[in-house]
Amino acid sequence: PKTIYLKDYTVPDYLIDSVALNFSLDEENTSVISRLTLIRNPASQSTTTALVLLGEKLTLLRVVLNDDIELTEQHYQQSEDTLIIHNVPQQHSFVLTIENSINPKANTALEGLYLSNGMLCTQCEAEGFRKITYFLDRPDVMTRFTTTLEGDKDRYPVLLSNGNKMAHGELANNRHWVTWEDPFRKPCYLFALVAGQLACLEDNFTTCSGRQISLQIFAEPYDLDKCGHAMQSLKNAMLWDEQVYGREYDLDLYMIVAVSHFNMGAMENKGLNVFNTKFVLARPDTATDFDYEHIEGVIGHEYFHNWTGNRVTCRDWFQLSLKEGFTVFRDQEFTGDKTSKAVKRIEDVNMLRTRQFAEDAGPMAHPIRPDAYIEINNFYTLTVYEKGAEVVRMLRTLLGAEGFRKGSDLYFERHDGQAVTCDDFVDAMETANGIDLGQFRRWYSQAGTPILTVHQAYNAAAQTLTLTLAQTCPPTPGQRLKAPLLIPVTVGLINTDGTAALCRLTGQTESSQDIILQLTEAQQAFTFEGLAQQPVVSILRGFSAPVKVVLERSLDELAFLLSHDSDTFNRWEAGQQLASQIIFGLVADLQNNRTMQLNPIMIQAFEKVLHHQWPDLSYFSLLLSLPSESYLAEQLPVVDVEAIHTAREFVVRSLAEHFQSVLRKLYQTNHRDESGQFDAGAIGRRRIKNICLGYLSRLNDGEIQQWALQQFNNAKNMTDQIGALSDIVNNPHADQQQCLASFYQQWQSEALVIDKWFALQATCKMPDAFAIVLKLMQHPAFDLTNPNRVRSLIGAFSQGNPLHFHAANGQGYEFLGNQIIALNDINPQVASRMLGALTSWARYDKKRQVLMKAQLERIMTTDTISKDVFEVASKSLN
Ligand code: BAL
Ligand code: ZN
Repeated sequence: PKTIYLKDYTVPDYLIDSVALNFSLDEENTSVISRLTLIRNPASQSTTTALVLLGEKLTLLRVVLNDDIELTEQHYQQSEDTLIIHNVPQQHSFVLTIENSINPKANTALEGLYLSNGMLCTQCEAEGFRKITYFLDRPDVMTRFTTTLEGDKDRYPVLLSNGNKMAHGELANNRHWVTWEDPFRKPCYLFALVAGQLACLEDNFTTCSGRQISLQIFAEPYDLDKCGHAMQSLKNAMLWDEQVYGREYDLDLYMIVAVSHFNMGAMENKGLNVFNTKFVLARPDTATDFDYEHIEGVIGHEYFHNWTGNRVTCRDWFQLSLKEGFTVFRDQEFTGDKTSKAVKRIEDVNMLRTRQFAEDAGPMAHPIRPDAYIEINNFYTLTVYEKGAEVVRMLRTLLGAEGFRKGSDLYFERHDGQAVTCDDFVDAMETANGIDLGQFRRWYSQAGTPILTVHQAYNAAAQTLTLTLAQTCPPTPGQRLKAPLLIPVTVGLINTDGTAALCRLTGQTESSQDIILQLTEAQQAFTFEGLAQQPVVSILRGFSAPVKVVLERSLDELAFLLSHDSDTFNRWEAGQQLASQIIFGLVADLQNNRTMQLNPIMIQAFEKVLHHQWPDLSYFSLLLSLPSESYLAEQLPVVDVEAIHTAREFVVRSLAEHFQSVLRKLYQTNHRDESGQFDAGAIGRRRIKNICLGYLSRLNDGEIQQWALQQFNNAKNMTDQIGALSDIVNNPHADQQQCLASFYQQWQSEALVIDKWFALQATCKMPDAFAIVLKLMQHPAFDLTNPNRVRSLIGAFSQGNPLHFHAANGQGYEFLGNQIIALNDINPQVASRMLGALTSWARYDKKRQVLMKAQLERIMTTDTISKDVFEVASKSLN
């Protein structure tokens, strides 16, 4: 397969001014007529007179030039992925009409036009449109689309596409048609069509300028009662974007369709978002608090794309983070404003440090703006999305909220209707603020997680504290040497009595509670003055940059910060570091056959947290949570899955034993059988209650087992029901089988709940987890063609059950190898995602390395290996 390079970018030779698409819909034989109005691109330097259109898996039926010249194979040339028309007119616009047919039913890759539970729908980002018809399928070709859909009235009563509905009518043979017109130019990756038997929830939103927008959420009729939260989320997002970014919606109609078979989370097609059902459907008894929050976040994310992605789009796919990084930053802030800023920040950083840092340290490491790819689908990564959002966040930190808003306003003003680059975004930030962000741009081109080393020296006589900050970045594939980055490091100082010490750098007159140091050199010293006593340093407050901090701290100092840091992120972080250090000590004990003993500092720290009055119960629940096994693994040079699991479990059980009376009381105080309450108080109570039940369930105590069973049986919301079930399944409990069976019985008609049922068992810690996974693969409800189901069983086991997936005999690896080979032919995108659990082989011991690599090598011998799987597997073996 061919590698595509950013450095080879050239402008398109032709532009498509407008396209009229005509679909005659059928499950197995949809006919597409595309009438393109093309012009030579005046900016093109090329001398070619040929027009190269892209198309894959299409049956070409007819090509007509200027409505009357029927072209034959003399005039064009077809290959597996192109249609080249020779000698097209150069001086004026011309019209090309192409007829082709496609088979949506055979399309299990779910790119282009495909079938999901009888509904026809599309996914065109990144390069799916070329599986619908021949086109200039690249984001810098922006076109006006008119789409006519024609189909059977019973099978496809609802016919949707982008923009406004212009006309509709009846045809013979029980067929009907609808024409849609999108007044905004867009790249074809934002095209969508949906046809099916859909129910609709309707509402409206009045914009800041008084325009009334009709809002419609479409789902299968059975699911209509689960669309209300998505609708409210959409209205919240529309208002938020007006208030925070001054962005108003532009069409008169906004449609969302929930689809069961979907590779991604959702897709921001202009005026017609297509969503994975997972991010639309929620009812208190079917969806957890976590689901509710994520639905609001993803609805927001796709809505925010209307400006950051659609109105201003990407010039090429290397610029993906231009829209994704910015839009993730926007959705993170939206969720923070709607829920708890402190909790949202911690959750985002937790994910980044557990999963994106691992990506940065692995064979697929790439900058947020990659410079080469084989298959762009492989670059919809945590790096492009989440690290991309951190880069935008650093800009906001450096420029301040007001400066950042000035920059974003200028960006929209300059580039509305254009396909642009990450550099254009930074340029707007620079111009609006009159600063030079030259060095900052390295964040876009340099891969890897920087390491920030901190040394402190206090001078009692001079009453100064000098912080010496040093940055390095480990080599990543293709990038051995790294240049220093501009890293914003937010610092606070705390007196030993817990009060804030004011920060004043030498030579400055102003002091503040915290300060943003701008690290630009490989090593740089910053001196604070006016410090009568040595303060405790709170470094990288709010996680002000996506870096790893190296700063030697005693357990006492971490316990002090856990009690006194006024920065909510760093306060939590101190507790995580304290627990990590203690668990790593226990890991070493296990590896050296020493008996484990819990350090009393952990008990004291936990006691303080338990006895403090926390206004934000969700934040409290995070302080009670130990670092995950995956995050602990991320921090060790060689991952020892068994020791990490045993040591962490030892700490959980010891804390449960020591604090059982407080935990019981907390459980009881916060336990209510609530349904439909999604305010911060109710969510916080559920979080605390369920975390307490989690600890207590380790005790093998009959009364607690009874509590879990009662909670499971009586729950009126999914958070409580699945929380209790998880404790029942992951600890010895006489009713495990009966509870799993009754849960399945209760929810068998709710696909998303059954996904939870699969995932819960796939991530189970009990010894027979692997046998259960094998059995579940044969379950009638398992389906390799449904990405949600694959993720909930194969994905959850390989990426969420390190203890059993990494079994020393390699059975987990072989199982995954088999599934990837099977998925490669069904859905290459999903297959490639499943490889994630094998790519990190270098992090494990030698025996496991050999076993993991053997599976990658076996996958590489697949005759039909897709570009997606080839790229990840081959790079992992390099
Ligand atoms: N653009 C692909 C899905 C998303 O990031 O919204
Ligand atoms: Zn996005």
